[in-house]
Amino acid sequence: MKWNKKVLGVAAIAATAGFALVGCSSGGGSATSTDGASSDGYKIAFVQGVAGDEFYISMQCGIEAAAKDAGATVTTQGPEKFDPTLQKPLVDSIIASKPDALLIAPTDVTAMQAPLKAAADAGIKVVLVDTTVEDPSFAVSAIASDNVGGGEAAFKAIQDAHPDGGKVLVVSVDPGISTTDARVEGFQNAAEADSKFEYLGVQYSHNEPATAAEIVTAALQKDPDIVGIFAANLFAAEGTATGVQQAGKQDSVTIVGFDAGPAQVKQLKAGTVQALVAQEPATIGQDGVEQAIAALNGDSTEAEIQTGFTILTKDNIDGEGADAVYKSSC
Ligand code: T6T
Repeated sequence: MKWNKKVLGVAAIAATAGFALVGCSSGGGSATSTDGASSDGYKIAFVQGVAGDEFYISMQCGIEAAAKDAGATVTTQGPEKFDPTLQKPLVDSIIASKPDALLIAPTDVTAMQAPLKAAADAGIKVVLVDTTVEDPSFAVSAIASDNVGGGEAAFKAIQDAHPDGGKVLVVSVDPGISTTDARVEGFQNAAEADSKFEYLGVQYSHNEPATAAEIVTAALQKDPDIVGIFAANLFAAEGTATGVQQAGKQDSVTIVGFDAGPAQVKQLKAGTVQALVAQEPATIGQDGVEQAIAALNGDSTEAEIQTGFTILTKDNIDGEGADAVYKSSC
């Protein structure tokens, strides 16, 4: 089943048009650069939430394709961990390198507020892709999935599998990440609205599959009658599936994971995971480039864009769901 895209909020007119075209260095770290069709086009920096995550790799593919069409150049970097103390230095060096636009998935709503405001104050058009910050008013646009809706849909999948109800648990990443917090909120509200279910709360895996697996085995020892676990992102889902298997509970626990990397899809096909909420990272990236270029050209931009998601199950993964699977490379 597919949930579609919406434009939210009010369109804004970019304050300044045609920001000066200046050289762009990689700013250090493991950057990759892709040249667009025109060598004198806009310079776009993309900062992932974390390097090596297929969600952000798929987003990078969308960004590079859209930039190529627009004759822009993209430089991509990502911190080694989903951690603002590692992401902030990347932003600082990008500000010094003066790109025209910065597309970024901030790793924390509070810690990344000031560094990104500083980028906007330096004249860089900032577009928030995926995650956001406490006050995104400095950004030309914020583009994200319907994360609350995705959390609700995850609960619905567990509810359908367990009409008699039971205990449900959430494994998330860390508090302070806008996307995963919204998914937890959507799941929690839906679970608490059905009195047949007991919501056991959320535990945090710090984006480490091994930690998610430990959380799940411990939780199943304490509450062996858990019927469903919602894993709020790719790495939480990977570890949750391992934990349920280690506890020998794969026949009684329904796992619904956010994201659809190749490893999650393998788990879905193997029957270890029952449903995946696949986001549209390439669309988020394409929209991000369009919004950045609109702002640079002095055209109107959308303050907020919400992209859709698809629920993947064993029934649709080899058919209409196949296109929703994330990429490991472009
Ligand atoms: O779920 C995505 C992303 O939307 C979230 O903000 C962080 O985790 C992922 O990158 C998946 O690992």
